Amino acid sequence: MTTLVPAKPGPYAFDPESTALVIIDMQRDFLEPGGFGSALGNDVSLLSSAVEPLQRVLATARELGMTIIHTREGHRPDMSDCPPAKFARGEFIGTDSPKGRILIRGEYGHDIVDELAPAPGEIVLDKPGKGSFCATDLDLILRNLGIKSLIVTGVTTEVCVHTTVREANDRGYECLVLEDCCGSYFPEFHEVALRMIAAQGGIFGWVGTSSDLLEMLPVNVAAGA
Ligand code: C5J
Repeated sequence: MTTLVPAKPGPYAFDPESTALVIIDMQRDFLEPGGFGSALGNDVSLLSSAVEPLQRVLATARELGMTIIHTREGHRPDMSDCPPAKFARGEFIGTDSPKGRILIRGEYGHDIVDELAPAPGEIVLDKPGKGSFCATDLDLILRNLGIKSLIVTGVTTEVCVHTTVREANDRGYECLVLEDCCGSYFPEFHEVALRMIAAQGGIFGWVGTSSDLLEMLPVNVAAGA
């Protein structure tokens, strides 16, 4: 069933059956004090506004039986998948923090915040880069599931969300980015990144809000349900 959602640069048409909700990197290391985000000197509280609207979207996606994909940025414990060029500009990766080794798989800080914890059966995709398609099996999974459209959310808007949307767009997926379900340590980057997606007739995709999306979907569930 085709659903139309008000969005920029124009209505976004999708069928929930061939659409995945993609939740990018809602990890403790980015959202909570003591992790990667704060080690880099950022105010991590700036990302928290995305959590509640995202809980509502996630609950609805679950209710509808949509495909749900959670991503996590991070590396193997031996860091053999961390390019030296990345490490050189993110030298906190692999160091000890109150939440374990920063951005290392299996550590507490690397995992997703409790409010958005994956449910059994939902896909959790570990990625070593900013983009979700780089060095992962995401494209294979989406094609096997017959997914054509992606509703993209998460952090940070201008880094991992943007890179993923660009990669997805080049692979032929139609992306709706929910602005209130994304966040950045730099509010001005958030604004401009979203404008870039919808500019020039939607050069990378569409930008909308969680409330407009939820209004058009056939179920309505409370946050955290
Ligand atoms: C960053 C991300 N910002 N998930 N990662 O380094 O956007």
